Amino acid sequence: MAGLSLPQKALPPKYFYDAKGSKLFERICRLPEYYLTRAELSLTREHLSAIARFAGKGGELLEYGSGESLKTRLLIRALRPKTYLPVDISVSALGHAAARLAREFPWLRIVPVAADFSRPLDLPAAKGPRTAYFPGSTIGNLTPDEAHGFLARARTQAKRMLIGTDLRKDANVLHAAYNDARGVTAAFNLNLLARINRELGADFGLRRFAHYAFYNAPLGRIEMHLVSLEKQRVRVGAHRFAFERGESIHTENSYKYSIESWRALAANAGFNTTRCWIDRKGLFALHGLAGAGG
Ligand code: AVJ
Repeated sequence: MAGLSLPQKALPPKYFYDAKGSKLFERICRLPEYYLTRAELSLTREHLSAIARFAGKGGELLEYGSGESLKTRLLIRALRPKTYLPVDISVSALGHAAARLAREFPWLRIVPVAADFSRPLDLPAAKGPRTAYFPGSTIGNLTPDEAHGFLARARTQAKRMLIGTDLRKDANVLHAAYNDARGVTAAFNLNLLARINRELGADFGLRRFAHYAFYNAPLGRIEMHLVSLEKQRVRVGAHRFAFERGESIHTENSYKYSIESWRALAANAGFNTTRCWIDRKGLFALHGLAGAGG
């Protein structure tokens, strides 16, 4: 209600991930235009032993926004952690991933945490050195200010972190990744309205809104919006919201960092970026962060 009452209507992207939205996101990761997942998988495969040496073997692996834990399998094989703590806001995605990993890695202790990592987390006490894993450029959903706050908090939860960030690149490549030909990203964006209809008793007409995504170059971010195709009023529970034709709800930011801009952010939050691995096409980066002096 607060977001829909702003002059620029906005909804936080974490609400994309109900069971349906998590499934749609998994389909996005396999789209030909969505290079992020493949680039991160390939750089992780290529540099796996160096990454494992940095992260430390046999400790605890904490993952923020674990989803289907696709890339994590590589790390689990290489690090052989005693404990894996996946944190995700989607209870269904978390349950499926934990069940699958339990079959695949019977020796691994799995402690799923259903929680919103954008808020302070209550985690079980660490029984060994803990490394945090935050892949997928999920941190790109946060503004640089929010990312700073997140990193500062994460420093108290793990000594070392592996963070995946999408790199700045040709705007056409970025545009295609968020405007795929099959319309899966559009369905993912519009599912937010379907979810509000289902869970909050709203009457958003899904054909009265359109997916819109563009690269905001000065701010270095993709913005996703849902644009009202006509002047209309929408009911959400007991509330009413008016839309002009062409007015949008801002549903997501996806920040792209250059290596330098990322380093500056991490350093401000008290981390030295000690390592950085990039895929062969120069699309995506995985950063190994350690606390200053640590
Ligand atoms: C999961 C936040 C990394 O920003 O690329 C994919 C979500 N949005 N297509 C991203 C997303 C539209 C994704 N993250």
